Amino acid sequence: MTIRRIGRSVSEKNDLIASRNRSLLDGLEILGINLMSSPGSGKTTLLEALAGRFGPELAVIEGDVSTRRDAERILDKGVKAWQIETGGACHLDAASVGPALQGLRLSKGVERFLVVENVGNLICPSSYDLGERLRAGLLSLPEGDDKVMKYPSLFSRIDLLLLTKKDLAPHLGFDTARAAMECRSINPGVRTMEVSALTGEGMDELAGFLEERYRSLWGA
Ligand SMILES: Nc1nc2c(ncn2[C@@H]2O[C@H](COP(=O)(O)OP(=O)(O)OP(=O)(O)O)[C@@H](O)[C@H]2O)c(=O)[nH]1
Ligand SMILES: [Mg+2]
Repeated sequence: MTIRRIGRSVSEKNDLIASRNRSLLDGLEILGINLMSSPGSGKTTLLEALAGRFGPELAVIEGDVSTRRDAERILDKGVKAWQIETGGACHLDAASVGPALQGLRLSKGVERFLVVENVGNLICPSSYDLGERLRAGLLSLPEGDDKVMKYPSLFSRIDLLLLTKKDLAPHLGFDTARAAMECRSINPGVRTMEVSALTGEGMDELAGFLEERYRSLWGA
């Protein structure tokens, strides 16, 4: 087998398992969300803030190379969480998410949002469908407004661009319009929001967007 054929077969196998994960979530009327970004851009802090809003309607799968720290942070908020330790892999795949979905024991009418926090990395995670219905990419202001075009694979495949740590804007020269415009240039349908999980700014808009997505799939 050539390397290209092996790559195609890995990707076809992943897509098959991803569609099973999606069917499972659809059957339970749960919106699956894949959160992707570089390490430290604020994924878990954002989820802690969402846990405060959605409570048990939210469940979380945490992907990290090592430690259960992020799952413990979410569990501390009283929300179901499942930690995947990849042991070195730089991304999650559909096969790793499947058992986590089973382990969380999700129920129709209880959980409405299942967020997968992918391994912090701007390259590898974007190539793997996990079975989500919504893909969000975070770019935190301290990372710089030039990153969208440096990592186009991720930013061209997301539905939602979240510019995080907005409270730091007065200390940084981050050009929000540039990041948003560059993302739209490679991904015309993308929606951009600015948020600060620390101050709560933008969190109403984000929660409203998630509610709207949920209703568009399954009504009230
Ligand atoms: N000022 C500010 N700091 C934030 C905000 N959100 C997160 N942080 C800080 O950024 C650091 C990293 O946040 P995390 O939420 O752990 O980032 P992460 O993306 O989950 O990191 P990994 O899981 O390691 O990829 C922590 O020190 C947070 O307190 C924010 O909105 N404003
Ligand atoms: Mg995290």
